[in-house]
Amino acid sequence: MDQRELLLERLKSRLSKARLAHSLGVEACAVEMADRFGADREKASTAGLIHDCAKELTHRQAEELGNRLGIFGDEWMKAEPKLWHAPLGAYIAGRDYGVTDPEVLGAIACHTTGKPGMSALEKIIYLADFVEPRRDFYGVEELRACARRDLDEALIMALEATIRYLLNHGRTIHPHTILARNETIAKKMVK
Ligand code: DGI
Ligand code: FE
Ligand code: FE
Repeated sequence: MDQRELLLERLKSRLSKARLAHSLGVEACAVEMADRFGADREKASTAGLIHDCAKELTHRQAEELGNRLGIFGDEWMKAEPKLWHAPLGAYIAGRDYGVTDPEVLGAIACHTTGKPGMSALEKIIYLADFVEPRRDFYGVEELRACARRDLDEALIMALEATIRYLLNHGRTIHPHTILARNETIAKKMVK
């Protein structure tokens, strides 16, 4: 069994069928984008496949592990349980899936909020999570087309769609999401 098959076997026992299908979609999109934008396709495959590996922990498990790992130093993280599976996923990828590559772990850790100073691989995983074929929301086709031609432009669109969604639903916005968006826009302006 190769490395990818091992990861897949383990994921199968831990994720629902729908989430596994989503993960395979993210992997395929991430590999395609890695080839297009010059990132490492193996790393894109691994990070895409296991990015949601912590998503089906129970609330109690996630809270307990999060406390142990100290991920709640950030009050915005503490306030929003939907964000926890990203940093917890990076930890579980190392503990249970044998992933040691810091670039892969970094991409898993920031796949939900983004962050300032994202690497190409981190942008790719963030975007692939948004545009994989099972995603269906207003504007997804436009975002898919953009993700084929301009990584930063697509990143801004995805971050802004998230910010808009959170505003419309009265939810907190993690500062990293705003910082990532501002930084990417500022970078375009000086170009
Ligand atoms: O795990 P997935 O469902 O595949 O996708 P994801 O990891 O991007 O998680 C999406 C959820 O995270 C969605 O409910 C919106 C929420 N989210 C993303 N960015 C932020 C956020 N929630 C808050 N409060 N703040 C953010 O910046
Ligand atoms: Fe996720
Ligand atoms: Fe996901």
